[in-house]
Formats: sequence, structure tokens, C-alpha cells
Amino acid sequence: MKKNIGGYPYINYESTVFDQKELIENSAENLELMTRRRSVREYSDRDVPFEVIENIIKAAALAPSGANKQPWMFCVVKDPKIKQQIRKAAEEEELESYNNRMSEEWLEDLKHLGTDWQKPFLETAPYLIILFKQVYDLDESGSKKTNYYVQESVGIAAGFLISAIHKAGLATLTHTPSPMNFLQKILDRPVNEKPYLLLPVGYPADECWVPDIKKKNFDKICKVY
Ligand code: IYR
Repeated sequence: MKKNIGGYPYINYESTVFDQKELIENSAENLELMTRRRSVREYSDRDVPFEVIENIIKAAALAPSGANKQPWMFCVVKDPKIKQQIRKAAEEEELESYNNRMSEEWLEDLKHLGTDWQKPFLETAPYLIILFKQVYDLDESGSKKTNYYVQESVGIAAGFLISAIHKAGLATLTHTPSPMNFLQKILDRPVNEKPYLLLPVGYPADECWVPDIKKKNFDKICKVY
């Protein structure tokens, strides 16, 4: 069903209506699934069909965005030579960060996660997704167009992406080598795009260890008024 409102086309939003019991079941089922999500740093090199990658990116790109500008670009790297280049550049930056740029407090805060400058997962995982934010838009004629709430919009898309990867049955990690402008150069992205997040995507390694960390209790993260 279509109609015109204020000179613009609208479609009827046909949402499924669930009763209260179903709402509880749906939300509990999703909670159970999301409880099993973990940031993974050890990957198997087992291949993943590209169709899975395409589906998760399509799901991420359904995220809401300021004025529906969709200010993002998802770059997918499968080529081992490019993954190697990315690992080398990321490790150079990370080595400098861990040795000279990060504060004592920061290093202390990370100790229980066991991270260091080495990032082998950037080559082991079958895919890397590099999410770029488009700080402004460039139209066909090359003139600048404003994007709105870019940081928020891309953050929401990243959340959708992480959730879609997990729901597909794969693992990922929100990796933010810093600074990460090397990604713009290696992937030859235009000036309006800045790297936002780097995510390895794949199966976890057959033996995969994750830190035994806990999330805050509900009463610490939610206040009902
Ligand atoms: N980007 C570095 C350091 C790092 C920082 C935070 I905050 C983390 O939660 C984890 C790691 C790295 O990827 O090792």
C-alpha cells in the first residue's frame, strides 16, 4: 500500500504483532543468543562463503542514519597480500602505541585482556571488514554534501554488523589500530572516507581462549523512573 503525504511517497508499515508472551520469548531468545557473543582474537583460516559476508553487510547497512544519508562504506578484504599489508601496517602502529603512546593506566587496564602489539588474526581470519565513515558526501559532480550524526550513524551500523556476524554463527573483534589512516592508503579510499573500525571475520580457532570477564549487573546499567 502506497500513498502520498506532504508530496512525498509513503508505504504502509506492516509490522508483525506479537502478544506479551511472544514478546518475552523473542527477547529472551535474543538475549540468550547475544550472551554467547565474545570478542575473538584467535581465528581459524577455514573459508566462509562470500554470501555470508554479503548478507551481514546488507543487514548492517539497514541501520538508521542521520537523514538516511547512510554515511558508511564496508570494505571487504580477502586477498592475502592485502591482509599481509594491513597486518604489517597495523602492527607497526600498535608496537609504537604499546611502547610509547599508551599511558600506564591504559596498559594496566588492558592487562587482563592479554592484548599486545601482535595481530596475527589480521592474516588468519578469512575476511577483514573495514568500516569507513563518510565525513561528508561527494555527489556525481564531485561537490560536497553534508552528512549528519556520522559518528552515531556509523556506530549503530557497526552494532548491527557485529550482531549479524554473531547471529550468522561467526566471530569478530572490534579492532581499532590507532592511528589507522594507513587503511585509507592501502585500500585507496577517497578523501571523504575515514577508517572507523576494522573487523576480522571468521570461525574461531579450534582451540580459542577468551578472557573470563563479566558484564555489569542489570541494576548497575539500568535505572527505571
Ligand atoms: N588498539 C589496541 C589496544 C586496545 C585498546 C583497547 I581500549 C582495547 O579494549 C583493546 C585493545 C589493540 O588492538 O591491541
